[in-house]
Amino acid sequence: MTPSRSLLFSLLSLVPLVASHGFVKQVIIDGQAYQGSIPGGTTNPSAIRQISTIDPVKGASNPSLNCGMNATLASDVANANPGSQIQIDWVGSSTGDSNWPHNTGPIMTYMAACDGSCATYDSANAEWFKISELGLLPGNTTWYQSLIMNGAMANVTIPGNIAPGNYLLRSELISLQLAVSEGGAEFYPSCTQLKIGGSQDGTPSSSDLVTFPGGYTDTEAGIYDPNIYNTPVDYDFPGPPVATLTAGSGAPAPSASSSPTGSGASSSSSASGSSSTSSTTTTSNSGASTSSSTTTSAGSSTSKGSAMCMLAPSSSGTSSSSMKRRHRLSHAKRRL
Ligand SMILES: [Cu+2]
Repeated sequence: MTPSRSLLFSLLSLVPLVASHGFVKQVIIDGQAYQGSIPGGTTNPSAIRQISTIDPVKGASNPSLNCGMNATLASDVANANPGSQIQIDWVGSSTGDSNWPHNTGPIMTYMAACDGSCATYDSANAEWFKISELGLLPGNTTWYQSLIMNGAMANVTIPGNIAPGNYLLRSELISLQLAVSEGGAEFYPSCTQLKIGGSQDGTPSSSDLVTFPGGYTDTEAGIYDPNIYNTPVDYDFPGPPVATLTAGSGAPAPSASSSPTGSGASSSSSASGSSSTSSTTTTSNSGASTSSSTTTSAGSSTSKGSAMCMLAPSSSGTSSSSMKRRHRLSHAKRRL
């Protein structure tokens, strides 16, 4: 074999190592696209924190579980509002020219308040709350993640009653094709820096907050799952439940400014009292405020059909026009 041929072969042998993973190429907020940077490539002005490699984060205690592999601060911040529709474009290969390669495992979205602008915020100790989780399609044999593999984007709605401020949005795919072994799960987190406008007042309760790492363990159901291929799959999402945001969010406030006589009687107590269902906590707000709770309000594990909204009207792939129609319908309904 000539030297050049052996060089070619050794280069080719590297390809499979990088071909089967991926990253977030862009995030679309209410129709406006924000491009990311290629992992390990040139750093462009972006609202999406750049990662160093498309390889997965392995291990629940890995510091990169925070915002992806060796994620660095991004220079920009994207504007969004309560109820904003976000599409996260997960793609495959180191250049992003192919579809997301995996079809087994959940899609989850978290947010965390930044201390100051998210463009300068070290999120190592950020306190994350979950706003969405998508697992299995009705029938419990096929995952929503398979739709990403077929070219759809992951959709999520910013909670309709979220208080204004600086937030990170953490979109996470966990790929579980190797999760029959402990430590086999592949974590793919991606963080986008947001500034949320509006004048709502919803905040999560402290019991719904987790750090990353910290929010998961390597042995919990949903991350280590020897039965992941036994259909119908009975899947438990890792991490905290989807948070219900409530006005005032309770206790610690009084020291700041409340009058002694007013303690406890504020409207926040009635709001938090209704936290058993997410939709009822937002009744004082306009109609759009319930949209963020669609993935949790339905009840049974098979009725996550409202999550149909994750089907973006996207280009490639096999998502049928009828599903796209349902996607549009579900949004239309939720805007009423
Ligand atoms: Cu992969």
